Amino acid sequence: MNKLIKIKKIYTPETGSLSFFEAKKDIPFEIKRIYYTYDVPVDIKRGMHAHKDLDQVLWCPYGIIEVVLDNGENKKTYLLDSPNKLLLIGSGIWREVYWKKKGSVLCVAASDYYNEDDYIRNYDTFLNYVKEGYWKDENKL
Ligand code: T46
Repeated sequence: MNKLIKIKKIYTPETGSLSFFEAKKDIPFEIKRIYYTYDVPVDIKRGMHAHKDLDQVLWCPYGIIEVVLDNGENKKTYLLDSPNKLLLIGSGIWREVYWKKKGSVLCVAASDYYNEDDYIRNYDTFLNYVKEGYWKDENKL
């Protein structure tokens, strides 16, 4: 689940590019919610939480955004620097998101509605969930 994928870009020199992805085809879940983050100062960090049970896909239609994923054992860094890159993130992944360019926009499509009870916002609590095997092998990086 946790990986970077590149989607198609339909380009013509006269009119520019179009990219698209489809639920249950290009991404492995149905979408219930879309949100986006913008006007974030450069080098500011957002995220710093994990989800108990949520799948998400992140993409950056404009700008450069760095995403650090952490499953409590390993960390991986991804750069969203092109509108046709998608980052899939499943449950049990601590994420930190850094704005690297002024005006960058982060878009997210999620498998469920907003529910604050699904968030783990304390890193030590997250590590305890990992230690207890809450996600078993589902949060591999
Ligand atoms: C994630 C990263 C990449 C809502 O009311 N509804 C929503 O759908 C969302 C996403 C947030 N909120 C509220 C909750 C907070 O009071 O908006 C406020 C800011 O949310 P948060 O601090 O969680 O924002 P980020 O940018 O740190 O995290 C967000 C998502 O919450 C999270 O799921 O993976 O983007």
